[in-house]
Amino acid sequence: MRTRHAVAFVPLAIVSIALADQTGFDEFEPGFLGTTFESGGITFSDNMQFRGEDPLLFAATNCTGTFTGDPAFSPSNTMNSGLWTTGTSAWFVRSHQWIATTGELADHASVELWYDSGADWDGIEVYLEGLVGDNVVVFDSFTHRQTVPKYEHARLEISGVPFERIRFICRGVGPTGDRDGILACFDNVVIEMTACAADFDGDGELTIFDFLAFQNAFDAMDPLADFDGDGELTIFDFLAFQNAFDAGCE
Ligand SMILES: [Ca+2]
Ligand SMILES: [Ca+2]
Ligand SMILES: [Ca+2]
Repeated sequence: MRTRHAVAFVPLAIVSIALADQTGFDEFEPGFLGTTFESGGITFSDNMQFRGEDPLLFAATNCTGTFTGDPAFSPSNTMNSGLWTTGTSAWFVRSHQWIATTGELADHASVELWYDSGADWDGIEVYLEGLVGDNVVVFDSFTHRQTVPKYEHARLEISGVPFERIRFICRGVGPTGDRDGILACFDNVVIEMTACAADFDGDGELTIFDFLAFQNAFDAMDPLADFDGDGELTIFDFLAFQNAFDAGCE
């Protein structure tokens, strides 16, 4: 039997065109996913149930017995922090924080979650943040409240400002002390760039001023000038910008 060998050409500069990266965690068998894992072009990391602890394992759990019919749910899994279960019931697990990124700049992100009412968790602030470096440049939030019946759905969504990573995080202290977490399961994480990246000054047109704005950002070592998203400012960022500019905007 003949074996065919594919030859792959690696382009010098890999240019990221604006695409939505998203995952419903449904390609996995229920189980642990690692302390970091990739799904749908998104890499997840820094999972904690409690503030300051070492990163925990992410997990996928089959929730079809609980959420089937809920339009925010994609069968059959949700993502959980640190624990999973067999069967098809939702598993609300304490979550303090996780971080996700496509490795490229984005300006829109959303996540669906369902949370169980902890007996004394009222007042905890639950955030989805867009980060540049460690700075929060955009966020959405809601306040945890007692729920009847068992659980409540929430959607967190951020947009309008470029960011490198998203961070889900709970902050605050409940009535009985250190309670900066939520009993939750997550689904349908979307991270995307909706604006035209080459329109660097954001005026809706591609002009010489976008080159100047990019050049200035690069000179100022602004992370936004990391156009290829590799974490460094190099000649390849110029090439990526040039390519995106030549490709044009819709
Ligand atoms: Ca799903
Ligand atoms: Ca422009
Ligand atoms: Ca770069």
